Amino acid sequence: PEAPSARPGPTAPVLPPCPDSPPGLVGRLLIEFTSPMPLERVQRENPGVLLGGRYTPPDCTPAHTVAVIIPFRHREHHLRYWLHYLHPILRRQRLRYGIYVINQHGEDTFNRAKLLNVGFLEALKEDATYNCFIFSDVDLVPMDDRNLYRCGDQPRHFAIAMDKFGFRLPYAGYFGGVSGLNKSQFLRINGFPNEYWGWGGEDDDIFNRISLAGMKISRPDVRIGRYRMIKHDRDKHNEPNPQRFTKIQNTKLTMKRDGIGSVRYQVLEVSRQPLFTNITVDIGRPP
Ligand code: UDH
Ligand code: NGS
Repeated sequence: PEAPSARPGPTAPVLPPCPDSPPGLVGRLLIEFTSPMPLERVQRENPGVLLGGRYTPPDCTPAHTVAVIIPFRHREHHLRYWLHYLHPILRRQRLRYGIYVINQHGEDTFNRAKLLNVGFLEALKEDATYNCFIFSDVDLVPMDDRNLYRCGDQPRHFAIAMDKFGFRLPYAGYFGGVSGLNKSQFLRINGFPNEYWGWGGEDDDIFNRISLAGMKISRPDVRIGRYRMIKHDRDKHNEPNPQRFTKIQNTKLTMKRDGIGSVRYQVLEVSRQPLFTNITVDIGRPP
């Protein structure tokens, strides 16, 4: 039962640890994007979520405190589906979590990886206890709640079997879509690159960083790591980046100077919505 009054206080008993295998999972899920998804409905159906999209299991002490970070611009209709499907899944997974939508201000070229760096820093400013960061595209919904959104002893790739790739990896080194690193893994690779403006290659650069740092990617079983992607046309101001092929050849040199240690940006607004925290940020534009 949801009992906010039973939060551990001075006299309340400490809750038992959440079990490593969450008991209430349902497995394979039916995911579809045909009927419209009003935000009011999603809010009504997720009353246990606190302002800013925060959640703490009411009945156990979670082992994982997860910031979910979504790079974003002009995808409100995708976000409504994402929130509709993900909040119940994350709740069943017995995580303590918060949802951070990092909204790129203006109409200059999109920069996914830089937004993810911003999300890491801003989530930690909101709550210094986050120890796991899951980076998710707004248009990717897991088809199985056994795909646990948590971090482990190696960086994790979650979106390994997407419908658009025939439920397989498109190539062995693919690290796109949804990935997760704990704080020390993220800092060990100097975070993500800030210098990939436009579409493509930034996920390959992150893969290179992880390999160069001597870490190995962990992945779920291919029957569990299945995803549906919301179909969409190419966005404006996110054209394929012609520099991406040469850039991914140079990760070893660039990762030392370009990353979480050098990210510059200006937060314009932090807005706590019922189901997510919206952080609008000026990340500049390509040189
Ligand atoms: N994103 C936005 N707004 C944008 C661009 C990207 O929110 O304008 C975010 C969003 O979270 C998205 C992610 O960045 O899921 C990745 O960008 P993407 O969806 O453009 O990448 P994807 O590879 O699509 O999914 C590329 C265009 C494919 C066109 C196919 C036409 N049939
Ligand atoms: C590779 C891109 C990745 C991208 C992947 C899947 O070619 O960034 O395709 O793309 N790498 C480069 O361009 C260097 S997709 O089929 O989703 O459009 O994630």
